[in-house]
Amino acid sequence: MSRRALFLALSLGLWALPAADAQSPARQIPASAPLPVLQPLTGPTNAPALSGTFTPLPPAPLPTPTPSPAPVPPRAATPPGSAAALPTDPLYARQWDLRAIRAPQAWALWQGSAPPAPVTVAVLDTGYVASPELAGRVVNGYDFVSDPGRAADGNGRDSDASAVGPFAYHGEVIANLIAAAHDGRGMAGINPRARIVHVRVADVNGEIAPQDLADALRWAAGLSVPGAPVNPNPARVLNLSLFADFIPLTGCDARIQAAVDAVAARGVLVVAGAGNDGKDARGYSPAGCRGTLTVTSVSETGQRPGYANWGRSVSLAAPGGDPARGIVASSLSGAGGERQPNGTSFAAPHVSGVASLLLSVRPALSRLSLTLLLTRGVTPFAGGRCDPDPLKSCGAGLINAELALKSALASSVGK
Ligand SMILES: [Ca+2]
Ligand SMILES: [Ca+2]
Repeated sequence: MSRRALFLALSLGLWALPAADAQSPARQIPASAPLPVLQPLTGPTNAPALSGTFTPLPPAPLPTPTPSPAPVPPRAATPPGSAAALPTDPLYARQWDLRAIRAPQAWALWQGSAPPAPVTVAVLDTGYVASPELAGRVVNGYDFVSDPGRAADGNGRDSDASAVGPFAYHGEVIANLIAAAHDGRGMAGINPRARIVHVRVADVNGEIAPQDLADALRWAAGLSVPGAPVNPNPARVLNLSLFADFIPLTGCDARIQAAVDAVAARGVLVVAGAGNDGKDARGYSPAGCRGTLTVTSVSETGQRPGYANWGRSVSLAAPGGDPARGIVASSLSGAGGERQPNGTSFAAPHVSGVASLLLSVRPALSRLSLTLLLTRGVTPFAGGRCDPDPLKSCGAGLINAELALKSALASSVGK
């Protein structure tokens, strides 16, 4: 089989179009739709690789936001527990997704708890971008794209995970959603102390070979992979806003299932985007694999957008937006330093970010305990469902950072 799967990026988060077919997204683009204008990446994106270890973080509480040069944004519609928890980052006023998951209330709890431990999240995606939102907390992990022709970086697998090409923004935005600094600039992330390891699995066209993904899963979790050095920054949470099927709708690829099983046995949580085809997520890898926490999208209304995959393999939902209103995020290559993509690619990192918040206060949580906290700490859908069709399930509900964190703090499990 020579066909490779397309990355969720191509399923249209950024193009603000309905869901695309995995094998031929162009088919889904109406003739009248403008082609996406993708701006070349500049500057820091092509900066030399960082070393393989993190710059030690100061053992300080949350950084004090510096005054923003932009106008002070309006406050959250829902009052948080503490006004001090609100970021002053200028994009925050438009980050409806953070209010939808009750992040401000969670931050208030978080700041009141014992000093949170840093938690490492791996973003298996388009690769490393030196986002200023993550300064000192991001590493250029490893490039698992084995085919030099598809990699477009002059070689196959190597220790430079730098993102290449027009989809480089994808992994950058996901990392920023999880961990962007509350620094009075750009956006606010869910866990501004999380550490990010970028692992490149997508080629220049956003396509992913299943074996590359399987090896990257093991490496990100700290397991050995022939030909690669051991990851010095093993992650507790792996974010997979992607799919890697040769033929979608045929279920979980055996190689990816084996890798998910191996990292799960190590206690590492795998968070997977459900996919953007408006279909049953069980047909996809890794969304349909056993042992993943699979996340679909809701729009600002709390309902399932037409593109979002659904079904019994979906664990829960998070904001992924819709073509009318996407997820606002900082991006070096976006116009004005921001983008507003939509798709399940951008729902999954909300769950990864909240998972990292829980691990920061309860670092010894097992994967099962973490999963239960995340899937029980949810906001029910209006009327009990995200879609009028009961078959089109979005899982347990909408992730609720406040409730999940409160439950974690109420127990000594994982302390
Ligand atoms: Ca390479
Ligand atoms: Ca920021």
